[in-house]
Amino acid sequence: MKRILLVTALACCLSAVLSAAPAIQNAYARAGQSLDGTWRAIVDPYENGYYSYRMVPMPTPQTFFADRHFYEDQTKLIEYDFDAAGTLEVPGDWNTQREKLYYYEGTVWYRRLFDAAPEPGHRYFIHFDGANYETIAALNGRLIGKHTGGFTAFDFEVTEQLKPGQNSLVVKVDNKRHADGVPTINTDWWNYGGITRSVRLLDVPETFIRDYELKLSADRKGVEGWVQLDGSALSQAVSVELPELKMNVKLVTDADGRASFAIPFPRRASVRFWRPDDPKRYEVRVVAQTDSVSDQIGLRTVSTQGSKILLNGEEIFLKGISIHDERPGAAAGRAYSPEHARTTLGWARELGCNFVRLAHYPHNEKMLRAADELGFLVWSEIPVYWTIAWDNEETYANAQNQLDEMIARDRNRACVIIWSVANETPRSPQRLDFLGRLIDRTRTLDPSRLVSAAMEKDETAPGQMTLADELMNLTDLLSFNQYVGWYDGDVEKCDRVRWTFPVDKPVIISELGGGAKYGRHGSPDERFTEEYLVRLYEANIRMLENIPGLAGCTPWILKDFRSPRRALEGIQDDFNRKGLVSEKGEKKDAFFVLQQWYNSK
Ligand code: GCB
Repeated sequence: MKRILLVTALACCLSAVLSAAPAIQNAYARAGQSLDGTWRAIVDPYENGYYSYRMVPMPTPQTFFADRHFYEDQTKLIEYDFDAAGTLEVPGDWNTQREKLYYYEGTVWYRRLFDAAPEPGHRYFIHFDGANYETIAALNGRLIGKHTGGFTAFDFEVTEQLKPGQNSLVVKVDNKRHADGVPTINTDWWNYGGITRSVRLLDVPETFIRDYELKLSADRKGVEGWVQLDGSALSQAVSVELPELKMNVKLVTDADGRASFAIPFPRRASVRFWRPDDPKRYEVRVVAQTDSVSDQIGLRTVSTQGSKILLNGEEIFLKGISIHDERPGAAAGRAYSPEHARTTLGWARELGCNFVRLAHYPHNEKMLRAADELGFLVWSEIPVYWTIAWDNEETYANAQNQLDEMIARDRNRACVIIWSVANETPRSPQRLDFLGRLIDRTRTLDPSRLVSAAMEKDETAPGQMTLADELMNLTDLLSFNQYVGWYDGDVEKCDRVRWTFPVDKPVIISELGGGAKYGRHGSPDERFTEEYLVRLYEANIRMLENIPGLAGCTPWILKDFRSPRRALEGIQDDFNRKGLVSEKGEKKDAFFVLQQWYNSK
């Protein structure tokens, strides 16, 4: 009985915090403190703490007194346990930190004690770069929020809960998979759990700049965008400045705290548009009366014309590679640092790439920042992967929320040119409706980028390859995965097939490839040898040269990555071996085959 009461109280509180605004734009440019480091952690596979930690925002007398004995005792217990508990590093997945947690899927309770000196007139937020999959947090015993989805940033306001001196932040992270989740139960990557990315306490003025967008206008003659304030002084004078171009726009936000702008470049300005071989970013300052923030933003347009992709109006061939958000190194695990991003993109650079597909979910923000700075075009996607509960409205809301959060975080990154809403989803009317809604949503939120999905090819008669998925009528690209020579026939099949397409749009092969273990040599006919992979890449490249309208590709994949579906002992050992480099960064021979082709393009 007592338990039921408490769970009901908790459920009411949670539904109230589900529809939070997107995370604060450019969180790293804000004042505050990092909460990264060593956290206490209690592993709780049976969800005991869920009923014991006192996470109610404002206990009503009824629930509080009815349950007083129950959860006061339990609170002491869990507080005691935290002091005696082991630790986990944040950021970091738990799977690669403790041997016992390698396969763990369930709840871990984290606690971080930190000192604060809150000042009147300021507001405070706990900002999470990402935690997989469901997060519930409390500060000093008060619930501050809940978030679903493992790969996007979110923040919880703590202005009322933060106190001078020591504060206790408790975070429950649960990475159990759900049939109606996004992704669903079955994926081909490791379900890394935990507070996988950085956490910060942000300190902003009472009325602050929550969000903004600045981009090159479609005619490339000026910039346009908007600013959104949050707080009580919503109507303010705001300026948007690009000092290097001597641009300074004066605006006044409306009663909702919003102002939009579109301004031409000064007449004699010579503007460098962002592109892979000159990833110029301009300093942008947004200055309100009560707050200011600055960012580095590149200016570029992307569009299509028939089967061409145009960057700043000029045709570009996308020499790409697919990447998972995993750390380089033998231990693997989730990536989170600028160094991880630089090492990974360093390999992509050596391969000759100007484009990366960040599969199959939004990668950590440092990766996007690094791609923006180093000049890699980006395909970014949400984990609507394989089978999804297409009929379930909550599943749709979850997918849409992840899409919204992805776009909100990265809309100011010039590097992102493609938003992708799905990967290899089996066809049905329900799925077409679900993905059609996500595509409409993407176009509403961001009409300045291309929208796509990784589809699957069709073989309509032996050797007759095409794309027959109706979804292609809704996307800007004909993008699909194909594994001719690996899952589909022998390597020679690449030379036997012919490709045609019913629609004139740019063709992007979003996956191709096969497995090989680094250093495993043998006959070119033997799968999982380096020789087989070389032959497969050579044949695929011959085939690509004959694909009409090909505008680029992102072979699968840059680095071997962990997957519980890949158990072949001595070869896979829990790694999908389709990388062109091993998990340690050793280059397989096929790396140089693709490199040679890219260098010739
Ligand atoms: C695919 C999936 C990707 C898998 C890959 C494979 O089509 O999109 O997530 O990892 O095939 O290796 O089978």
